Amino acid sequence: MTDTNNAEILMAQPRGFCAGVDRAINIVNEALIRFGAPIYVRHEIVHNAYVVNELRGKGAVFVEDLQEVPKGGIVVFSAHGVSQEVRKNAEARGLRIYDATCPLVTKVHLEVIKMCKDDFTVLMIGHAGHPEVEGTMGQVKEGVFLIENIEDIDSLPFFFDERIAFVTQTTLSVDETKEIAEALAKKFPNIVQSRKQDICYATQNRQDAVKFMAPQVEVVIVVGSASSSNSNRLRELSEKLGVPAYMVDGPEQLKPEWFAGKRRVGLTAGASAPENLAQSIVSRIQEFGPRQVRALDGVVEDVTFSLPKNLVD
Ligand code: 0JX
Ligand code: SF4
Repeated sequence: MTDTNNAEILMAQPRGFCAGVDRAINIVNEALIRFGAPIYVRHEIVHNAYVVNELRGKGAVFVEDLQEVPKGGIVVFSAHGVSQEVRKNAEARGLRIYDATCPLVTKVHLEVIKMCKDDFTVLMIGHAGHPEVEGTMGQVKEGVFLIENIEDIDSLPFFFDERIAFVTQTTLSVDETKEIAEALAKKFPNIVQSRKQDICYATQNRQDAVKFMAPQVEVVIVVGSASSSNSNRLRELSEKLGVPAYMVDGPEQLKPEWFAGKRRVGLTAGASAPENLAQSIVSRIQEFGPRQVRALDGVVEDVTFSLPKNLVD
């Protein structure tokens, strides 16, 4: 039995939508308003099942392959970005492109292009198969190598004196990436890193918020879809801090036994998870037993990104 005296749900601050996600969803909505359905979207606009289903209901059509978009159709590139090959393919098919790549992902694309132009061999720290990694590595024809973990460094076929630089995916674990970067610097003392770290402000802030919240709770719920890198990192982080964590797409996935006997529950949401989902999850947890909701202190974000010029002009 849960001791309902002082039972609480602590809400991480910040949680949920980042500026890049907000912009990407707005782009699809704006395209639907301006041009009507169907609006084709290459890949899930963001990795969230609820968001994707909602947009699908309004007339967005999600495709992985641009061949599925009829010639002359309208296509939105997802927040995770695309390779040059995908972009050229879209242009060659005469598609009207609205690019929802997050500006902070584009920043990494430009770094890769510049590094390769300056004759660096580029390493990318990231997860194989993730669309952001494919897009970033695909900014240049060759010369970018993927590193997923410290073990991958040993198998790199480079000498210490080569011109070598690295970039990262924007949604990685801040701590693990630091360890990989340190191991890289040990093997390649002259390695060059991009001016600012590539892990974005939203990823950093949401992980910091979990670090603050986890020691105060007995279980953590992360709102997010299984395909979402940044959401998975929040769940992992909580577990690393010794607090069991569950990631859910919606209230129907919650299990009462997760909360039994737990006085304090922590709730956070990945950068692609909407706040209304977080609120419906709070309501469902409260159905398992009465709990007060308490917002934790944390960074208040004020980042916004404007819509692409070709959409608003
Ligand atoms: O899987 P990711 O965390 O990269 O993407 P998601 O969940 O759609 O989050 C927002 C988009 C992030 C791009 O960097
Ligand atoms: Fe942009 Fe960061 Fe959000 Fe990705 S998680 S869309 S890089 S702000």
